[in-house]
Amino acid sequence: MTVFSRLGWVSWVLFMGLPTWAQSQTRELAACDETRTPFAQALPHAGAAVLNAQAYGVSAELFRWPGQPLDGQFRLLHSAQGGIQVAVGEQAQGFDSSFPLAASSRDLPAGFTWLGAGPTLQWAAPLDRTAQLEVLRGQTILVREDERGNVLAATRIQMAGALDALFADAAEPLSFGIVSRPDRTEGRVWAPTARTVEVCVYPGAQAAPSGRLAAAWDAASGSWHWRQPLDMQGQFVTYLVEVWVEGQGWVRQRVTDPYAVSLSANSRRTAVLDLSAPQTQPKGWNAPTRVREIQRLNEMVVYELHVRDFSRDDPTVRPAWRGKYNAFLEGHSYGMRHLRALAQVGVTDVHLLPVFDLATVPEQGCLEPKLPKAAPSSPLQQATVMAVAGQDCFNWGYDPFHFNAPEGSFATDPDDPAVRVREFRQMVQALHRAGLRVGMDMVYNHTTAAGQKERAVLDRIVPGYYQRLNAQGEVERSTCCDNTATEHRMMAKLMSDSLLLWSREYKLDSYRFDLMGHQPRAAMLAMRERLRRELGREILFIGEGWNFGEVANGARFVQASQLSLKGDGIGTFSDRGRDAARGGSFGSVKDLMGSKGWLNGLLDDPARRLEALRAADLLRLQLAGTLAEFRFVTHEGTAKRGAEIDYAGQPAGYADQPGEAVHYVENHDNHTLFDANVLKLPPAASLAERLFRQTLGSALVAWSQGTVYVHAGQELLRSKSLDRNSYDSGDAFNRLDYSLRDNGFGHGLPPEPDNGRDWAAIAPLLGNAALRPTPAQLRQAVAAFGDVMRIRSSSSLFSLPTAAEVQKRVRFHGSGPHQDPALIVAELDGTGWPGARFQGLLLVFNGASEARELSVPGAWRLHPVHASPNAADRRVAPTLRASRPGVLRVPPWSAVAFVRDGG
Ligand SMILES: [Ca+2]
Ligand SMILES: [Ca+2]
Repeated sequence: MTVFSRLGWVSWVLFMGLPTWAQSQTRELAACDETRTPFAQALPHAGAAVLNAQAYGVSAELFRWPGQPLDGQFRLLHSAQGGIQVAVGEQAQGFDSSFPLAASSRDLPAGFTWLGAGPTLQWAAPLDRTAQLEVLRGQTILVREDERGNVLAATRIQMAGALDALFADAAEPLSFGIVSRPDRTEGRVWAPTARTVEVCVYPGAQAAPSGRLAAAWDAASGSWHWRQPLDMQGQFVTYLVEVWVEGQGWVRQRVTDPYAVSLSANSRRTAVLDLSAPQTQPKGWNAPTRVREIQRLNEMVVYELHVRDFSRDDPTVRPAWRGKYNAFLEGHSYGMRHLRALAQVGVTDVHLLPVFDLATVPEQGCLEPKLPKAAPSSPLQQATVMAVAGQDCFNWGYDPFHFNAPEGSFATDPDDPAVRVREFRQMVQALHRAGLRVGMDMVYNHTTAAGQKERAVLDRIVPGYYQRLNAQGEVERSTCCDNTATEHRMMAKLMSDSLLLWSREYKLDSYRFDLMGHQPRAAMLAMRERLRRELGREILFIGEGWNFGEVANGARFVQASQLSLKGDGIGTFSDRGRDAARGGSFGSVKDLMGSKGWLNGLLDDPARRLEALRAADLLRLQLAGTLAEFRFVTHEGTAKRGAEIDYAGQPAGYADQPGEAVHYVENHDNHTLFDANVLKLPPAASLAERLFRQTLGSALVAWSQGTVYVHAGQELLRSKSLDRNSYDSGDAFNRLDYSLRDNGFGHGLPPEPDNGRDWAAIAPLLGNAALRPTPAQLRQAVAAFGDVMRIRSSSSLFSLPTAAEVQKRVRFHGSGPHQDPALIVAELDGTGWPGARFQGLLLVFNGASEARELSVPGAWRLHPVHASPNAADRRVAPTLRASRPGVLRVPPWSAVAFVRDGG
């Protein structure tokens, strides 16, 4: 890292002209110095009331106060220094100015029509913009008073709508963050309610502050801008932002830049870094990317991977690179050989769990606890892990700290801001060279902190704007954490700018959005359009389209959820086929053991035939893309559209086009499929049977019309030792062994916080050595998964582009009331279809514990992958040979593809 010698000149410029500049510098810089001043410093003020924020500023002129009667008089009270006192029945005191409000008959603007009933108010006399801006700074309280001027009710105001109305038109086109060029460095931060913004400058990651600059206010956009006529690369900055905080008064926040592209270790300081600087660029970075472009969701086969899991336990990666971005550079490691093999059989995209700056792993000196040698069902391993869970090197990372910077803990030097950028890019480069596109799991739905917590980067700069608030003005937390308000324009802009940056500067190809249903459909579509326009390539979006929390059922806006996204070309995870295959994923282990799927026990219980029939129909629907309009004959004996089939009170088929449903049977959440099957199958079920069932589960996903999604390790029977939620379970329970020696089962009781109540039920399972696969079985599982993928890759019939083609070319045999629920048979018609390679494909899924026979007209032969001498499932060809003439015989727990040739 270069520290520029011109730094001395900066200090000189800053402080020249002050009479005793040396002492002044010392005093002034104390506010910049982490060792001398806390991150938030309360400034002198007149004391402040603490009120809920029940009213809304919905535009520059309009207010709504839900729940209040209309009688009385309304006023807005303002004090620049605080000290307003309001008590019901008394006259308000301590304000500098007041602004009468009158009832308004105007409609609420779009985005606020969901607000509860109550008076809509507007300025009684027109207020010019300068006065409006003044009201936003300091203490502002809305009161309802009787005719004698006594207070009847008082509230603070949620100002997001007003801020958007006053500033967003001018702010949206601007670039935020810090830009450094040879002749200048400049920065811009959005802080419309701040009374001052200054910039602290530091010559190095650990160095004492060297300067403090004033930023200039831009009243049109609500932003603050600063500029220096030199290249400050290598230096660091923080902002000092003075904002009003209810209950505290004026607070001087020392805070990093929300648009930081890199930081010092643990995100203490924002780095000044030009992303086109040589030290950020690996060799060949500017050459055109040769990785395949994919235009349609259903051509994607996604492999979900955690950077640390990928190499932490790989002995073929040099120790200093294990768990790091750099591990992807070790071309001959177990891990990279495995990834290249996956690319060869048809995996298209690696999706990384969070790799933006996350808050929950120490970037320097994280702990790697030494596990005790203990029994497979011992509580000791987890006790060791959990004792240091907050300080160890592992977390899934769903704790966004800075959305636009790479996480530092995966870099070899987190204190050198160029290193994490360069190493991240090298990782992308290495994956691209392996034939894999790169995507990332974005978590714009919440931040790691809000309010006055140190890591609340957004909320400390514009209090109350970026987070979604409830009717009292408190932060909503339905996502687990402090929800963001992506319906507010500047939060939507931050998300959109962030995604553009990752796509442009890191060449990412696709994204998964965490809890996307908490974000507006309109924001997602606008963002995708912008990427198309500015990048000239298709960036594919998938996400969690669940419908819950304060935004459920469109309570505040049209969500980017399963049922609202129809036809928009954004994929959502489908729980329909997932639950049908593996059974329920929630509840106690006792509940889970009873909640079986088509794959793991429903078919073996004659008393549950109806459930099995329903599951088989949901899986047929999955094979047809989980399409709303796809018609087929269900177990009830009538032809139904997908949308007419019930899934827990919702339409089972919801996708408008194939690919909009993302099919999966395992992801990072909940038990792995292997572990779910340990809970749901009889303990006596052999490892061979488990392996066959796991492969069958993968085939149900991979051979369906839709986006295919696979969790890393699903192909090697990955176990988390029955951990149901391994987000902070350390390396021990997130083990991924590409040397194929150990699948992770029986590594001790899973961590107590999420699993303790189940320990008694699961201890005997973990102690059962017969449930641990051998290395040979793991190799066989990987080979079988490879065959499943090769079959998908063998024909374009698995990724038909439109719902109409799916209806035309996909049909089921043996469905209806007299069906065998254990047998799902799909025929794909390849007549005249480009890339079909075969005249037809017959996909047979046998969930039964016995071989099954079927007759389907046509000259079917085994798919070449099964017929190859290298076929992983050695049962298939001999079983078929044992068939009677005209009959196809398939082994128990198998997915078998047949093909038909000719005119
Ligand atoms: Ca971090
Ligand atoms: Ca941890």
